[in-house]
Amino acid sequence: MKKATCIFFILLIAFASCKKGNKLQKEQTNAQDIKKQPNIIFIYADDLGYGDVSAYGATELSTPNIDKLANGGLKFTNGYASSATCTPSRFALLTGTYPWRNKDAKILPGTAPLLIDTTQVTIPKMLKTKGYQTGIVGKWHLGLGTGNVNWNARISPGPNEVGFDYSYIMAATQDRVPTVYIKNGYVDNLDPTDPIEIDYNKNFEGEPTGTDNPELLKMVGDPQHSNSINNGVPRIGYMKGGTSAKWIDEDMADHFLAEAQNYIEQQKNNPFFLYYALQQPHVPRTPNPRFVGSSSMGPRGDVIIEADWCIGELLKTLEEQGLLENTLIVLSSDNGPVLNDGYADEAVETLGNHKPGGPLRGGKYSLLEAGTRVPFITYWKGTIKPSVSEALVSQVDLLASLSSLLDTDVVKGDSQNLLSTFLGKTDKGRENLIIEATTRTAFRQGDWILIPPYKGSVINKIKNIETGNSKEFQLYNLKEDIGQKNNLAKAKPEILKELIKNFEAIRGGSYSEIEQPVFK
Ligand code: NG6
Ligand code: CA
Repeated sequence: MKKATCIFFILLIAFASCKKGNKLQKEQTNAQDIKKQPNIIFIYADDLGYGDVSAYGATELSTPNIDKLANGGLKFTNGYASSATCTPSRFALLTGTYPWRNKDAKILPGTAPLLIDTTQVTIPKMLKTKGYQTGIVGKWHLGLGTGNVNWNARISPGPNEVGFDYSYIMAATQDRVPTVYIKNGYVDNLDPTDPIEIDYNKNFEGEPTGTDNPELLKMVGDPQHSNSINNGVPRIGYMKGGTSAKWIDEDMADHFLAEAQNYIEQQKNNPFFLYYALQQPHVPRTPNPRFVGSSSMGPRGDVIIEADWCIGELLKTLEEQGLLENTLIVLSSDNGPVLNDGYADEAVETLGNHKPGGPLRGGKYSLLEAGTRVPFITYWKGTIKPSVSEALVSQVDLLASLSSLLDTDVVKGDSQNLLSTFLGKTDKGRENLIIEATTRTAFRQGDWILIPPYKGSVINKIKNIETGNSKEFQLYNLKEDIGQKNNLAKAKPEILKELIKNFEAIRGGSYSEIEQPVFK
């Protein structure tokens, strides 16, 4: 071999082994960086708006514990719930499937059957394949049983049948019957001699209601929220019996917190997943007396402070148990904010300068941004570097991303693997996203959002929320116009056309069963 050729080969071998060494080193760093089986906690608030958190710009109230997560982790400014209401968002969160694919994924009554098919992939099921213990504490609102639930026997299927080893839940919402806690399918503290009956259509003879017995109320509801009374608060739906099992609203936050803390303490020696689904600041807003007056804006502000305190206590538990550095926490909300949602609780009157949706337009139930863009934080002490991310991310992506973290093989559907984005290793998020609000859908691509024309009221007068409906196409550049003030549909026909095409390709032709867009 000639000398030059010989030197060339030596160099080539040296280069190859050096590259291999680098790669190996890189892989090792990654493996060290990402501890493989962290505990995973979802802290999921109910109706908490983009502007309800001080880390997201609220000035009229302070949320130091959520801020601690936001400032010590990744604060997403383009993070979305899948829907502007609860049930569809929760469905998407757990299944990684867009809610508009399931026609039953609407706000459910307390008697609705389980919405998630027991054969469907869910985050807790996926985690169980990797040896995780899985638990839910808090609001469920995804239906229970198969119809005609007997509340006095084991209620099944429910959370335990779609992947949770442990469940301590309220069935639907705080404003709906049954107003009891359910532990692993059994109503907690039920006296069998006082069985529970539930009906969403008619009252049980002799049972008081908000409409008929206003003297029993400590909080007044609108006609829809004036059926059975528990703890002086009228609800949606009728309930009889179960007196010993009924919750006391003012204790609910402490009650769920204690359950969550207990769960963490019990599971500390193995990897666990805890879905801590807070009930605040959904109606009825019933702060514990310790928090009454803690904000300047009545019960809605007070329960946000209370929720923030609960989060602080949960963090303390993790710290005390030495778990904080081995726990990935995701904090978000199921949909945007609403002030008047059925009870006279002064949310509107005492608001002052507070903007629950921050700079965003709309609110809960709305296709406009405040309906679905919510606080969205990932926190993992020592692993996620504190930063702000503008990446487009959705709660629907958590399934695929966690699946990637744990190397599991699940059908990902609509869920995209954004693990690197959630861990702050890249700023790149989704290219596009479909959001939903009361069965209507809109399409975000890059900085643009397209809202197709919808019939129906432009403003919900009772809630004072713009719905997002318009007879015209709406097209906004969210980077330049976060408040969706300038509809560019007419000025930017090429962009409009492209978004319509891409939206149709994913969404298909039928946008809504109720309100057909005037699309062509
Ligand atoms: C609505 C209720 C509202 C709230 C909501 C569910 C009426 C008039 N309004 O139907 O008070 O309970 O459902 O909220 O009944 S969610 O956050 O769980 O989606
Ligand atoms: Ca909600």
